[in-house]
Amino acid sequence: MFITFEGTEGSGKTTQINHLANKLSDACYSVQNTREPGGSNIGDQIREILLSPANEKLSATSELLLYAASRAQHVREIIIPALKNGKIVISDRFSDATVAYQGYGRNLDLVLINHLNQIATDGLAPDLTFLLNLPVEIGLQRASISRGKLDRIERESLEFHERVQDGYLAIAKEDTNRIKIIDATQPIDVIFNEIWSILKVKISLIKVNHDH
Ligand code: T5A
Repeated sequence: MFITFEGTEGSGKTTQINHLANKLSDACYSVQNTREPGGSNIGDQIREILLSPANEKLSATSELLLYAASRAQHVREIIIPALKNGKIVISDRFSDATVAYQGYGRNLDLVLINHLNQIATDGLAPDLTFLLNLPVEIGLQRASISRGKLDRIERESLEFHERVQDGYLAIAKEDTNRIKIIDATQPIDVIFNEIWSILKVKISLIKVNHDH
């Protein structure tokens, strides 16, 4: 099973993923916890280029291609082998992030992005995606408090982050079966209980399909 977490900056993805990985491990599931950009050694080097505030000159097109390159490596080196080994893979961001950030945020062509995502993922799509929905100002504030500094993308304008937020909500509207919107203004444990109850249903549905 392949699960992804999406949302604007500081929406609480890492916090929830850590809780979920622990809960699944306690329930004896084998879990691969990963993230984008990055996830692989090569991907982590690409992540450095993408997030370093020093790289102000990075063009929107170079940025798009680097996110796709990181994903292509991540899918082939980490995600597919883990799924083949029967693991539950949880990724902090995946292809929806490129649609939201480079498509809606940077205004790059959505048809082109979807095509590029197809190439990068080799057609792999998550079984379930949690979209943590939080007003962008609150998320940016949380991110800057928790890490003390903002990366290259986080330093973008509020308008950019609002376009990303609108993008995520538009993507979620198109695929309500896969993407579950979670109100991320709630306390951590309330959010987690919501995520867990959705996931439990999904896991049992997959088990039933598998047994038949
Ligand atoms: N990107 C990524 C693209 O542009 N295109 C792409 O294709 C991809 C894949 C990645 C950047 O790259 C962009 C998007 C991003 O800008 P990143 O470091 O992965 O960079 O950035 P984020 O994913 O935004 O990670 P953050 O660590 O900033 O945010 P999280 O993981 O969503 O939030 P988390 O869990 O670290 O929480 C932040 C703080 O809030 C607190 C936590 O304790 C922490 O201090 N918190 C809460 N506080 C109150 N109530 C709650 N419910 C809370 N939950 C967490």
